[in-house]
Amino acid sequence: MPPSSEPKGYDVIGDVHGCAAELHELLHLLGYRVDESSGAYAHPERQAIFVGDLVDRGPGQLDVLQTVRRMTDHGSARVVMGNHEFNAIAYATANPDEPGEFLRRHSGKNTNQHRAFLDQLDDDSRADYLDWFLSMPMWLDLGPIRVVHACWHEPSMRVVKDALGSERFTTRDQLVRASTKGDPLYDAVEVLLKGPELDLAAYGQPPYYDKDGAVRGKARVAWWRDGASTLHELSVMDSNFMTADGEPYPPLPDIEVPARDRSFAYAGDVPVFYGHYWRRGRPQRGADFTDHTACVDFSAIKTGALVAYRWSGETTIREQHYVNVKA
Ligand SMILES: [Mn+2]
Repeated sequence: MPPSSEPKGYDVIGDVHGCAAELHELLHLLGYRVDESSGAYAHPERQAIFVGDLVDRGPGQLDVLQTVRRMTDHGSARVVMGNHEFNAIAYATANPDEPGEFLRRHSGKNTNQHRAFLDQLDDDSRADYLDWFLSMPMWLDLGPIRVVHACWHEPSMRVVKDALGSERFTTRDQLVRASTKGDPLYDAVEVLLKGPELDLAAYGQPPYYDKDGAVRGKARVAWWRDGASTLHELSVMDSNFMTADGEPYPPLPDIEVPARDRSFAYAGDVPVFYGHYWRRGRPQRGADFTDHTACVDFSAIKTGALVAYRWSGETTIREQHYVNVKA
């Protein structure tokens, strides 16, 4: 799209995670071509929107970053921050309260998760892209559509706006607060970039063991379920979760939850696009999309597909507007 004109529609692209070949393929499929003067992919009438998590895991870290950044500089794309961009910044930022430590600890687990990004970029380009990550907004409200990495939650957005003055970070002090458990900014950023969770013990429910055998006391919130109001309706519980006795974890009861937890259920009429949740296969109504929410993360890095949703003005989500889904 020429930088000065309004797009006729948006192509919302899921978590890329360094999958450069898949990104070039998808952009071609969507009709984006490389503009000769700028070197950026552009579409004559449309704009691409990336839901974040450009980095980590895949073989084409630098290629993906160059491709997307050229597009955002040129005006043919926008991007919101994912938890992997936030983590990358925190990993590289010294913790002022603990000399020698970083806002995200350099533990084996954290470093391994970040390995591809650390290995594939040299120090200068890493610093340069970290500055770009910091400039990314945590959400986009474009009027007819909304975009966020994990969860659209207005109470959390208000906390961010009060603390930051906008939807993006500008100072290191804000990063410290956003990395400190117990700080309201930490909780708000967690909800927006990683998605909300419910504390099962607060509802008198036992912890469960997940497929890796790890014990967990929190359930992911199905915030996309419009009208959900009970513990059962709001929780995402997989059929392979077990109790401490090795039995299948029983269905959660229909306990009404208090206002704060209920506030996660998206009740807006404006379509929200998000990524983050590693969905598989063809998009399913109810689980992957509803009338007013659409997940675009279909696990590009894990034998899934890099998917886009081609939005052209509709006020309710249509399954056939997903592009490049796997059968
Ligand atoms: Mn994510």
